[in-house]
Amino acid sequence: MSLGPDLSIAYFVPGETRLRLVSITGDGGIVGSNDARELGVTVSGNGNVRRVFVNPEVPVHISSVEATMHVALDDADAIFLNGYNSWTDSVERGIYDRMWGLTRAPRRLIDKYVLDASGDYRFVEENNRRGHQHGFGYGYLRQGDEVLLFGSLDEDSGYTVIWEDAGAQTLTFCKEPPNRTLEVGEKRCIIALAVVGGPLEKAVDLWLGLSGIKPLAAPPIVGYTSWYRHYGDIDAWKLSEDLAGTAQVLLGMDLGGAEPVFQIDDGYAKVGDWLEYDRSRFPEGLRGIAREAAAQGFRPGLWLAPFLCERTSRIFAEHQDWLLRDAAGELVTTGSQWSGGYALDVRNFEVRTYIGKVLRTVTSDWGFKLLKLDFLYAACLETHDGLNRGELMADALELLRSSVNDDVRLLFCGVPLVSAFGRCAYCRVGQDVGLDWDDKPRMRLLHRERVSTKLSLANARGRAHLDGRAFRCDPDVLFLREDGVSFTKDQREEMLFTDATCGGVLFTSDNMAEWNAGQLDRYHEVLANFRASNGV
Ligand code: 9PG
Repeated sequence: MSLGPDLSIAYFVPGETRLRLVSITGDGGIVGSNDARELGVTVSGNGNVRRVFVNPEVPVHISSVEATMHVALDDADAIFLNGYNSWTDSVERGIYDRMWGLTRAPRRLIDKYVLDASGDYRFVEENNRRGHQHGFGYGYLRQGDEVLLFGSLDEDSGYTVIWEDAGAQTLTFCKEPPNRTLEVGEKRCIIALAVVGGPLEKAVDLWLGLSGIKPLAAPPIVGYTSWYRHYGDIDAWKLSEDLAGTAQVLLGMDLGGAEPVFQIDDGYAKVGDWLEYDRSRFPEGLRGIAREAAAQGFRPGLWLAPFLCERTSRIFAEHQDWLLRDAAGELVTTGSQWSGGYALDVRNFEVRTYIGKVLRTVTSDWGFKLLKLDFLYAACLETHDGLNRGELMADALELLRSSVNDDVRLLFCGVPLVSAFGRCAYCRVGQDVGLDWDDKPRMRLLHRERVSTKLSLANARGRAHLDGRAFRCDPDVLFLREDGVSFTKDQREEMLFTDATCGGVLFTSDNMAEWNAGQLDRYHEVLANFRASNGV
């Protein structure tokens, strides 16, 4: 199959009210148009790549770009459509499956818990009909051992929502247009697509090669993170106990080429006030713990959510002008965690300066060398400052990278996934695991990003093809402990096997010193599997 999408571009010429439309055939000829000369469309590419450029002769504001590809969906065994962010469910599905977003969740719960923020619900209209599923950036059709992978070659210039229409046997690529008027002579690529075939991992390599994306060099990591043991309830004493336990067990093992990590997750500060840790729980700050972890031989890690703040934070109170507002002038909510999350305006110069200062302080001054940067989708919840979502996210992630030295590694989480490609060493690719398998039945009607061990592991497998290609995948933590968690033997085995074989991050939130001989043996096996799967 070769790529021959039919394309349409809708645009306005400022000062006129008439919407103009250009239709282009797969081979680049302009077929239908109600006057396209001023757009200066050219199509380049060969074989399986198409790039469409505009070079306007008058100022134009493009309102939509859509490419439709005819493809025999019925011949495929399964379809994979990459979900919007780290936590969005992303697995192979049937061609005629339905995709549920939030329509089954009670409105009262959506509002109360702000369930619509982390996914795409605020800007993609939900379609629950069979055979009308969608994804972001790329996807593939699988037939036996071969796939036909279709993807955007550039999400930094705008996101691409890919819709299937099983009835019509088409895939439609809806690319975010520029969020401003293009000037005369401003040549710009407005959509670039590739279709490649072969075994899945080979197809991913081809597609990322065409996109110019390379993973950052970073070793696999093994260790501990505090979240799924203490959640937000951490203090210096608990962490030093866990550090001692992790050191005692993990540092006695042969990790090969994997690096040991001790990571402090959410809870050391009010969200937003990253440099004002809670002195009752951390009387001496975080420097001491970072230093101690490093002295023992760990890479010290710290969690931050740099693009938002909570309602009771100092920055919320003192810097209202740093907060992002929507077109109606309302603050932009990011979720119901903590005292309620609010997006920062990452295009604001003072906000950028603050984020840079925070990242430099926690790395260069406090000594953390791995940062888990979370809830990153907050930077593109609202298009503004002349940029679309893809551009806002690329800009925000570049700000993070450029704020730290090269010896600091980044683990992204809650990030619109394709924007993270090549920009972080490690990336979460699934939902949070919970302390049981799949939560209460009524919770399963909630958002695609909900906490669920079952979904988290399915995502880790569903996106394992990205491991070592876009970044090293983080499938979230494993548990060997029995207390406080509830898994069957099979569920536990599925967790251990998936975590060992689908990524480059092997974390637990258990205190390893509490493991008995049987649990330690099991961990040795998991670690050996992980090392073998990572070739270290
Ligand atoms: C700290 C946590 C941990 C965790 C992250 C993230 O959409 N949701 O329902 C949702 C729930 C939890 C969550 C993210 C999203 O947790 O994934 O590992 O760091 O933040 O607050």
